[in-house]
Amino acid sequence: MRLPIILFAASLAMTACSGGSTSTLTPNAPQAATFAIVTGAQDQNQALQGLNFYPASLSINVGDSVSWTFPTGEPHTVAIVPAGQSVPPPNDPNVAKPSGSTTTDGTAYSSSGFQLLGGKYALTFTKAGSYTYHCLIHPGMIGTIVVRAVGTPYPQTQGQLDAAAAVGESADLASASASLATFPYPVDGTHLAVGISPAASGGAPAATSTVLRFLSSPSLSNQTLTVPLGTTLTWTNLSNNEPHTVSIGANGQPFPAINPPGAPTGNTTFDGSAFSNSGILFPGQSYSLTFIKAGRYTIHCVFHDDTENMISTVVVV
Ligand SMILES: [Cu+2]
Repeated sequence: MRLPIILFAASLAMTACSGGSTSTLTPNAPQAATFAIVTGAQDQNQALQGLNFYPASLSINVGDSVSWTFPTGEPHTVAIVPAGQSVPPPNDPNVAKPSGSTTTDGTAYSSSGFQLLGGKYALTFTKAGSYTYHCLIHPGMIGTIVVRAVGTPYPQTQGQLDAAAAVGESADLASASASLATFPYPVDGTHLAVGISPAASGGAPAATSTVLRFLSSPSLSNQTLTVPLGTTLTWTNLSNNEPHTVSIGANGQPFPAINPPGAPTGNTTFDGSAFSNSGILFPGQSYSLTFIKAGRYTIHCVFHDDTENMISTVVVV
């Protein structure tokens, strides 16, 4: 349960004199408030991700602050992009970096940079207006803050915001879970999904949820696939909102740190002797690999293995 944090500092008049200092509460001075927004949601060992701000719209007053929390393994940003500037694309290296100050009037670029797993970011809004903010990693993930004059009655309490957030989180995680049922290939066949999301194949707008798993069936619990020697497996990114990779380490060697995932590495066949990497698979893209040596191989998505457990196993017999 998040509680509103009332900042009394703005309403304290500090009076200094040679004999010491006293503090008096100025009568009728409006108190600046801080409201909390949750960035992203997750469930099922981080497989299901909600890609939204919970809630996505909020009305506050000049001088108030908004505090965003980042509870998920999937990173996000909160970024205010001034009018006339274009929103930087996800592959812009500056997207990862924090920028700006702790206050905004909407005229300068301000960003939390990448935040995840307990990260926090706060901004104080110093000018009335309507502010749009972006997750720079997930292009459809947009929130709005409407800043009104000091003293305007609030349309919501933090408790009401929390209730709306919980409803939104549940709805997005349910839609991610429901997207599993759209898995279109034969169960435990040779065509797999690398990620899936709602409305993946319909050309629909980017969904506000996604599933970060390799799938050989419409189930999250089925993460080991056994195939005969010589099998060619094909993975297709069935999400419309996340890039993934299909990356396999060499036998007996640590999984290499590859940042960025960059160009494909390896051959169209895999025998366990060398690292193999699809490179970035954007939504709709596919990758195939023929397994020519028996063994137990661990498949990673290099974007989502560390913090979201997007790892599966192929056993070749
Ligand atoms: Cu991934």
